[in-house]
Amino acid sequence: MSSSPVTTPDPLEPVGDTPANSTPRRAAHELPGISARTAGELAGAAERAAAAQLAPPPPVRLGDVVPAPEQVTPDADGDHLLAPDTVIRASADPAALAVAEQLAALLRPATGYPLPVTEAAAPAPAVGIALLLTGDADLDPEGYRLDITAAGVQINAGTAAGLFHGVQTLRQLLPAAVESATPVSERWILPGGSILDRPRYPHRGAMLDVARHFFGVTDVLRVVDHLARYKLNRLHLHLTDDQGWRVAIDSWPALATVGGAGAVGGGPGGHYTQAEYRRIVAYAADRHITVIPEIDLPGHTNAALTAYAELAPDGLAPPPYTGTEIGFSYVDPVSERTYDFVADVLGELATLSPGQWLHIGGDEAFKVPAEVYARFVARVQGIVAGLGKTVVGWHQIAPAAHADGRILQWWGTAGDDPVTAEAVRRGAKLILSPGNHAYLDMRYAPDTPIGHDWAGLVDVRRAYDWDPATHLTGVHADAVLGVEAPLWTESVTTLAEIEFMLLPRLPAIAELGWSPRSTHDWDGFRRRLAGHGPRWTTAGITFHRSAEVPWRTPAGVPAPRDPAQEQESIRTGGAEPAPG
Ligand code: TNX
Repeated sequence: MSSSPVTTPDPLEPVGDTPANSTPRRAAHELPGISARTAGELAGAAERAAAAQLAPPPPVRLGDVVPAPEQVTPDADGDHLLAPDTVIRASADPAALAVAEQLAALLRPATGYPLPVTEAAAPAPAVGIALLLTGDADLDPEGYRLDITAAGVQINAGTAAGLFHGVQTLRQLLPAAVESATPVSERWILPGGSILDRPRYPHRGAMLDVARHFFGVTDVLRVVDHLARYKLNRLHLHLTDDQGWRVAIDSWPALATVGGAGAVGGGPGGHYTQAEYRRIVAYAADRHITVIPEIDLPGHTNAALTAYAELAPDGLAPPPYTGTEIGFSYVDPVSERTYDFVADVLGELATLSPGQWLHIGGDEAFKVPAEVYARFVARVQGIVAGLGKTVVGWHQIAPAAHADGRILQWWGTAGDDPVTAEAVRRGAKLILSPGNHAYLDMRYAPDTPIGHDWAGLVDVRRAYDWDPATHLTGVHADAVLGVEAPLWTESVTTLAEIEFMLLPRLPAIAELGWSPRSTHDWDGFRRRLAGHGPRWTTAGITFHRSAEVPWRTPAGVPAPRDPAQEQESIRTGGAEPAPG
C-alpha cells in the first residue's frame, strides 16, 4: 500500500521529529502473527487502509505517551483504524482475558462498538486487537511490546501486568474523546509503529493519607484508576494518624469505632470495614497495583489512644485531636500490652493484605528517647518478619537494627543523610519520596488554594526534574527500589482536591519511576503531558492547569489558565460527571 498522511503537524515540534530513543523502522510484513491472513481479511485491511488515507492524520503520535516508553518506532504506513466490527482476542489465560475485558470496557463507552472478547486462536489473529502472553525473556515482568499496523494491533507481554501496561499505552494513543462516557463520533485511529517498553524501577507508588481526612471506598478506587493510567504499581495507604484510625481491627474494635470518629477540622471521619478494605485491595490487584497498608508507630497515634487508654504512657485516654500539629503522641514503648496491640493489628492487616509489604511508619516520634525508639522499631520489625512480610518505614527508622529486606522511605529535603546512607550500607533498600520534589501536598505556587509549603513549592518541573538514582549522596543506585508520591491530606478534603494535587504532578513521578533516564527531557515531558488535559477534562477529572504545560483543549487549541475558574472547579468538583 502507498503511504498514508500520518505525521501530525505539531507546531511545537521540529519537522520530521522522531523520538530520541527511536529504533530503525520495521516493515509491517515483518510483524509476528500477520502472515497467515485469509483473502477476506486482506480485503478488509485494504479497505481500512484506503479509508485511513482519505482521512486526516491521527491526533496522537506514537511517542506521545506518559510515562515515556523505552523504544518508540513510528511507521507512517501502519496507522490502524478501530472499526465497529473490531474484535479483541487474548491468550487463553484467565489473567490475559481479564485484561482484554478491561480494554473492551475502556473502549466501549466512547466508541459505542461491541468489541467482543474472544480467546486468541492459533495462529495469531490478523485483524483487530490481540493481547498475547509470550515467553519472551527480553520482556521485563512488567514490560510489553505493542505493534500497530494497518491490519491489526498486537500487545505481547510475559505477564498480565505487562499486557495491562500495554493497554494503558494503547488508550493514550487513541483520540482524547476515548475518555467519554457516552458514544462520540470520531475516527478511532491509532498511530502506526512499534513500542518496546519496560519499567526502570520495580516500586512506583503513590500514598494517600486517609487519616487526616477520610476518603470513602469510591474515592480510593478512583485514585487507583489514576495510578493505573500512569503505570504505577503500589498504593500506600496511610491508614492511621493522630486524627483518625481508618481500618476495622476485629481484635481491637474501638480503634475504628472510637478512633475513627473524627478528622482534621472536626469533620465526621469514618473507617473501612474489613470487607471494604478488601474491596480496595482487590480492585487495585485487578489493576496490577499492590496496596501497602501503613500503621504509623509509635508516634502519630492519638486516635488509637482515645480508643484504648491502656496504650498511653500515662494510662489516660487523650481527647480526640482535630488539629494539624505533629510529634506529640506515642504508644507506650515499654509496655508489653503495646506489643500485643502491634502484633494483633499487624497480624490482621497481614491477613487482609496479600501484598508483600507492611509499613510501620516510624516518623516524628519526637517524645520517645532515641534508644527506646530504636528498640521499639527493632521489635516491630521482628513482628513484621514473623508475619512473613517485608517491613517498610519512613527513613527515621534508619538508626534501628537492620532487618532482612527492610525498606526505608526517604522523605527529607536534603540530598545528603549519613544516617540513612549508613542504614543502606547495612543492607536497607530505599523508596524515594523527597519532600521537595515528590510531596504532592506541597503547593504548586504561592497562589495554590490548598496545601503546605514546608518543603518548598513543588511545581510540575520540580516534581519532574530530579534523578532517583543519584538523589541521595552515599546511596548506591542499586539500593533504590523506586519512587513514591505521598499526598498528605491535612488541607485536602474532597476527591476533586485530591485530583487537583495529583494531576499533573503524579505523571511526573510516574515517569521518573518507569522511563529510562535517557528519555528524561522536561520540554518533551510537558508537551506530552499537554495532551492529557483534554483526556482528564473529558473524563470529568479535576487537574491543575499549571502554566508550565502548553495545555490543549479537545479541539487542539491552547487553553489559557483561569485561576478564578480553577478555584471554583476544585470547590465544586469539576463540571462533568466521571465515567463509571
Ligand atoms: C510530615 S512526611 C509528615 C506528615 C505530615 C506531612 C505534611 C512524614 C513521614 N510525616 O505527618 O502530614 O509532613 O506535609
